[in-house]
Amino acid sequence: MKFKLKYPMLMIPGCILAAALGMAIAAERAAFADAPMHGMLMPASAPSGPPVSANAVAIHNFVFGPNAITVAAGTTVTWTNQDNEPHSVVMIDQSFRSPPMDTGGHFSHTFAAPGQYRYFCGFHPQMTGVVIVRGSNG
Ligand SMILES: [Cu+2]
Repeated sequence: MKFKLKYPMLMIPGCILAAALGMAIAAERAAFADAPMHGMLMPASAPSGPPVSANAVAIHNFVFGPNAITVAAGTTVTWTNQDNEPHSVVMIDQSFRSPPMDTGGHFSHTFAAPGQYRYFCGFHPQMTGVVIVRGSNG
């Protein structure tokens, strides 16, 4: 009976292969679980680009634009939300935070003292910006 001999011979390697494949899949899943979720949660990064002389910041497409502005001490800066999502302005030094701004909403703050005021959005902390306030002598 050639078939009775041949059949177990085929089954054993098949089982080993299936077990090996199962282990490989499990190992791959474990590696995937350990991998950081790039793109899902970006770390809050420092604002990039040169500061722009302006006293208005538009919030559009989840970006403060310009995200770095330079103003003279005593200037009132106004943020306006152009997105269909609520945004806010929260100072990293916790000196102030805006209420949530809905679409078309705006918030103003007068910067009396020179300094670098870094902020982020309370809803989306990956959104960051900075207001650089210069003294009256420049
Ligand atoms: Cu936001």
